[in-house]
Amino acid sequence: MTRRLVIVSNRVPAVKERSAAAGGLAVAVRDATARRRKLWFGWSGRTTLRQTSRNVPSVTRVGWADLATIELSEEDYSGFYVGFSNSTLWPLLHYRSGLTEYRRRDLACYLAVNVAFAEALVPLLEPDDLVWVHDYHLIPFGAALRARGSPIRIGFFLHVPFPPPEIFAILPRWEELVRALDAYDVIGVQTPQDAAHLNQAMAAAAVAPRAEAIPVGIDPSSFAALARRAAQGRDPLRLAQSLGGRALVLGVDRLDYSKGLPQRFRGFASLLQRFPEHHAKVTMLQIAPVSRGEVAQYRALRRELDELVGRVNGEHAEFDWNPLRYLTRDVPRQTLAGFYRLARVGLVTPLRDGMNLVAKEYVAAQDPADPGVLVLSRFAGAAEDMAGAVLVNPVDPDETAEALHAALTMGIEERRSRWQQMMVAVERTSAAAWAESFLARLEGEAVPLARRRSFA
Ligand code: ADQ
Repeated sequence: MTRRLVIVSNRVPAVKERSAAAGGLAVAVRDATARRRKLWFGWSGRTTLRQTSRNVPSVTRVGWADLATIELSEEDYSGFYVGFSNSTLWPLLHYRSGLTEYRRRDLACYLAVNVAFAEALVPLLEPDDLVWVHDYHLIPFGAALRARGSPIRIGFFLHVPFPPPEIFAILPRWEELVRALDAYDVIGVQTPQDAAHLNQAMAAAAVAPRAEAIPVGIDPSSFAALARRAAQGRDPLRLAQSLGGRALVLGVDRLDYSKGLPQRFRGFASLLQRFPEHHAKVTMLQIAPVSRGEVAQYRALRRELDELVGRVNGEHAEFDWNPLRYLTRDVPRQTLAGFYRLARVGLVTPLRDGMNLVAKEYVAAQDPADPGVLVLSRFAGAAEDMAGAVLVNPVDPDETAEALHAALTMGIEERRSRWQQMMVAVERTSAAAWAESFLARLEGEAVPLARRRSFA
């Protein structure tokens, strides 16, 4: 019988969530583990007025898994989630040392919440469980679980990049976090470059390096089917009608500074300025639901984007054409799939991204007979396999403009052959392949206890 899978992530998908608001992680994990018995454990997304987060999980049985959640106190939410996870680790792991904030009490809170998570999970564990821990919020979770005597198999997957060790070493007490990884039997990251960086950091912290690249993906055939159906849906048809025959350039991202949105908007403005043949012939739609509004840098980014959109439209619009449309709310997954299929260009230009599932979704959603072109940042993990994309350095808006021009004027033969190349990669690195290779490693031989250290 297949062993039960216990997924541990910061957020557990809400019971009714049809993945519209879900980030990449929830989408990928759910797509990939549909056939296994599962317990998904993590934070409910709610805070409690109690002083402490150490509480008993509430378990809900839904069709596809048991969901076990705990609540965080306001203080832990601020120190663990807003503070150390999203104001310290997130920028640092995305190579943004200048944005990295550090407060000792946030680190203490991060460690304490990881221990609280482990204590809450222990009573729910069965001896044969496989535990799969996700992402940067939970680096010391495995060590905290081991310290509570758990001999089971535990794996860790990092969804975001891991920077060169000199950058990571900017973090005070970085060695302790890296050493905590020693509790895991399997460590997966997105790309060979991330694996090399993390292994260097592990070696420097005197831990046996064992990070491996296991790239995350989507379920390409079901996404393609969704896009085919959705293209005939009400909203995609309304969008098509509103374009009046103009080509659509589409961007879809959480509103996050790692996604390179200001540079992207400047790139689009540069296209309109330098290639006047596209004036009134192309419309860009950027969908960027607000995320992490509690972190100051995200609020500043939002203001910057509001201003930029106003400026681009003010300078280039006609009375019957608005070049840049910008939405800061969620769009249902199905509608999104229909929008991807309509778009002549998928514009995915993060300054740094672990993988980027939007790039893969865009490819899977295309009509094979008349596919659009993916313009992709060379700093997204997805660029590793996407030789068929038009690759750009997203820092240079003029380079983005040139790539957009190439994409908008590309002939059908070249579009088809590039798309085929990309689709092969999207199929090979699917969500199923990702989960299977990770879980096959996790089901392998147990690591001798002597090799482990405890932390926390
Ligand atoms: P994210 O940074 O959230 O994920 P990404 O991989 O692009 O980025 O995944 C976003 C997911 O959310 C996609 O499935 C997308 O369709 C969906 N989504 C985005 N905007 C949406 C909107 N407006 N409405 C509805 N759905 C929307 C993190 C890492 C990535 C890594 C993933 C998975 O930062 O690098 O690829 O985890 O490992």
